[in-house]
Amino acid sequence: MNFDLEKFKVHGEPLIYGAMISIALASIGIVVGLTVFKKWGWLWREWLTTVDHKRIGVMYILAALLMLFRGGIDALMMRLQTAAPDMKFLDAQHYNEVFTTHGLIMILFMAMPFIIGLMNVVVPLQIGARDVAFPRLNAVSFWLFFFGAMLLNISFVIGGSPDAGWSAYFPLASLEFSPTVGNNYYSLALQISGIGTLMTGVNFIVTILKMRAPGMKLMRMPMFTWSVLITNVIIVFAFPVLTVALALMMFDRLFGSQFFTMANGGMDMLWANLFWVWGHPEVYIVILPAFGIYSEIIATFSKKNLYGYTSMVASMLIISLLSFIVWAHHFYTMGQGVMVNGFFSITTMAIAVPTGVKIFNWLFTLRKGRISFTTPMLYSLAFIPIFTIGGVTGVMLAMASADYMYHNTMFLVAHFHYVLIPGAVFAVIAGFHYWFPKVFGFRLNERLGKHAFWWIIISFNVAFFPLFILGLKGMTRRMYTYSAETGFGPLNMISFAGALGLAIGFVILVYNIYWSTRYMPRDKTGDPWDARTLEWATQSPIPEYNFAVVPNVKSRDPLWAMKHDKQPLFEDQITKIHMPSNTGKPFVLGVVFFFLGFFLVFSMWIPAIVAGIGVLVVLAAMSFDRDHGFYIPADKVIKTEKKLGGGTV
Ligand code: HEM
Ligand SMILES: [Cu+2]
Repeated sequence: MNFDLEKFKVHGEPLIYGAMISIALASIGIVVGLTVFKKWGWLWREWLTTVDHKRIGVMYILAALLMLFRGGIDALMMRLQTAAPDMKFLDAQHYNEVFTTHGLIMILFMAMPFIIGLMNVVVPLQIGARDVAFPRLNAVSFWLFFFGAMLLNISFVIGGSPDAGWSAYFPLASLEFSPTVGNNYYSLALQISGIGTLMTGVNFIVTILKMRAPGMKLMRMPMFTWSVLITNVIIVFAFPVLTVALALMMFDRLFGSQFFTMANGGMDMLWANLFWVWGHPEVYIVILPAFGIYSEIIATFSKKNLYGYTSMVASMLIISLLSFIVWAHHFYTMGQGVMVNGFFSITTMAIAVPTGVKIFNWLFTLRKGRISFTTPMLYSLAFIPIFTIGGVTGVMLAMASADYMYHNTMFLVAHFHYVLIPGAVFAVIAGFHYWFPKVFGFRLNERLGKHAFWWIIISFNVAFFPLFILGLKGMTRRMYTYSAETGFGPLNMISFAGALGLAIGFVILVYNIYWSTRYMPRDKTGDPWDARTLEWATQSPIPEYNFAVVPNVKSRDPLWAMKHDKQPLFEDQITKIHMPSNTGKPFVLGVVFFFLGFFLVFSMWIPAIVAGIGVLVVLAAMSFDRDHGFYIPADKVIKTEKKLGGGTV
């Protein structure tokens, strides 16, 4: 192996050197801080080795918030570069890298982990369970996601970022046209975190099917739990396709195979097909749970049960099936025949039908409700019209012949942000505000919350509506600059202003977390919103065992029935509770995988083999682990319940 320091270096702009220095300083700051305040032991015991679904959920959400800022800075840089004609802020190569990492980070390392974080926190509580089915596997999922995300993030300062778009189309992403290590990072970072996600899929399907409290039949499950179940079925079917595609990509780039090349029997369209067979279901993986979140919030703050429960479930099932047979709508213009385009046009448009059913169900839930306009409710109400614009423009794009005009223009960029931002980002923000008091025992401040809401909603439209017009005028996507004669300047400037407004909104949102942590009064009830489902039936903050007594479910809104119809919920006696013990192995596995990925990115074979053996050793150690957990004795549970003021003693 010849060691060449040059290939690790990223050259060019002061921006990158600035990033390197700030990453180094931040890391040193964290290490010094942890040492000075003697927090290493605490970090290891309470967080790095935890198998508690609530803590894992919180870590997912923290990581997602961090990635929201990373992806957001990418977005601001792009909007600044295109704010006026002939800008010189980023060069073409750098612009390519920035839109690629922005897309990847926002979808894979922000939206999805945020959703997975919320489902970790909420689903076991909603079904009356003490944890997920496989708590240790859950920790493995998290650490693989986390270290996969970190691997992609360091590409920015070590070796260079991927630059062929988040869809990494071949031959653009091949060694020939993208010779830096950027797309090696792509194939390995996504692989590592994707394996984690696949395990999440298995874990949550088993959890929801096998761990529900007695009496909670499938058709009594809360809508968020339903959406999570369907989402995880999609994960289990879609992610293996990504695994295979990424493995083939890695072979092409690292070992000289020719799966996706133009020559020697390779087929570039094979990549496009595999990518979107995973990629389209992927967007439903982030949007379906959002539908679930909105259903919970709209029902709670209308003080009504959800309208059309059965049709809500049915429409999600239909959407999940359709999501697997629409993928070719991403490349109508890439040469397949009329029949193929016709088929995919029809299936794509068909998705609008079950989605429309859901929109009407939410509207009917609101009808004659006693509506309270809390922050989470405001996001849910704003979602409905904005998402509808995204959906309608989607149907416009679905028409294959018309798509020859829209394809790869800013119209498309506007469309998918109009679905993804209300359909995923507003939902996770709404869910964050809604479930925050459950996890931390106090609410977020409503006034600051509403400030952030108005900044975000208005700026979102200012940032993205102009892109519809720009697209129709002919501005293509992924274009790093344009000349003044095109006339694209003014609308792009407006869009930049909107992006700045969005940034301000997100800063207010984070400031609200800080402010509320310091000043908001503690909530002793455990049910601050007068809600309907089981997660609000336990105390806030939640004891580690969730429920001292497993609830007996007799209806769809068991907590509501307990509060208003005097239906008993906790009827059994408190007994000892079995809990899984913490373990450091998932974290270690993540670290070793990170090094394996890193060495493979740089084709450093001997270290890679050593790290590969390391992975096997940790896996073996996990298989031979004979820890069966421990019991919390009944009197200790009673003591905790008394301290928290729970309703069960
Ligand atoms: C927060 C405000 C955001 C702004 C201002 C923004 C802006 C942009 C811009 C300027 C582009 C590149 C357009 C081009 O030149 O082709 C882009 C691409 C993209 N964005 Fe965003 N975005 C934001 C949030 C998001 C979110 C939340 C998601 C996903 C959940 C997302 C997903 C994507 C994807 C997938 C691409 C395509 C990347 C590619 O072309 O490979 N964006 N965004
Ligand atoms: Cu699609």
